[in-house]
Amino acid sequence: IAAHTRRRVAAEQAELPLAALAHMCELRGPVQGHRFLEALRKPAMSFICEVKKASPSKGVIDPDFPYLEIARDYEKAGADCISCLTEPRWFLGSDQIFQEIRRSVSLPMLRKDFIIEEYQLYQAKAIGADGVLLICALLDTRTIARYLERCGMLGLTALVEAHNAEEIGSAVSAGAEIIGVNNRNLKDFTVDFANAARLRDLIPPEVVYVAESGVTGPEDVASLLAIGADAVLIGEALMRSPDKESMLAA
Ligand code: IGP
Repeated sequence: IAAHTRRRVAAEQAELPLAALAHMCELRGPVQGHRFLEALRKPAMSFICEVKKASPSKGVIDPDFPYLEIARDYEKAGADCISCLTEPRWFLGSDQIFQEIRRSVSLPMLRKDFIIEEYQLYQAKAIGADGVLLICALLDTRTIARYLERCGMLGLTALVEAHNAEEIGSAVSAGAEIIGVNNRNLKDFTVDFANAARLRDLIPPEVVYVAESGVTGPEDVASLLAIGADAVLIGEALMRSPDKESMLAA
């Protein structure tokens, strides 16, 4: 993942140098990140609803992929945030798709990608993101801390993804305000909510706790609420559901 992403970002940077990108960021203004954090801090369960054409575990989810319609349906159904994959190789996403959705909905938006270069934080800001995903498995504590500082300067909020106690320790000491635990094991793609339950106590109370992946319906949302999740991130099941509103009932 890292090597492929590094090559991609180098090519993107050759096309659009950092100085030009930084100028686009300035035009965006500083305030966006806050909305993302606030949307997840509401007292009831918050929903981050994901738009993605494909995933490594499932392949192509929807060949037609009417992403604007899907995003508008999420907004109507009561989503708190939209997560949009921009990663092109495994998720068939793009910045173009992100920007079109950005113009069609008013919800805060998370740019979902494998972020391994600071340049990508500027990209996120330039395309109108409120938040970005930082994955502990790809970044050491010092890098996460540095990226969080850069996010603060750009007006972005980061969702920091962890899989185990060590990574949560890393996220907390780097200063994460939102920590997500992925219910899907990235080695064998199995889904297990027990991990999110086990790790709950390691998250400080002021940090927003997001349970990610594998949610199939309201029963799963209820069990994640019961283990103390502040928010859930739902992708595939929502993409496939004709009745998005009933999926977001909790
Ligand atoms: C959504 P699902 O099982 O509801 O489609 O999962 C989301 O959690 C998942 O896409 C995800 C992800 C990631 C994607 C979680 N962490 C990191 C890319 C990179």
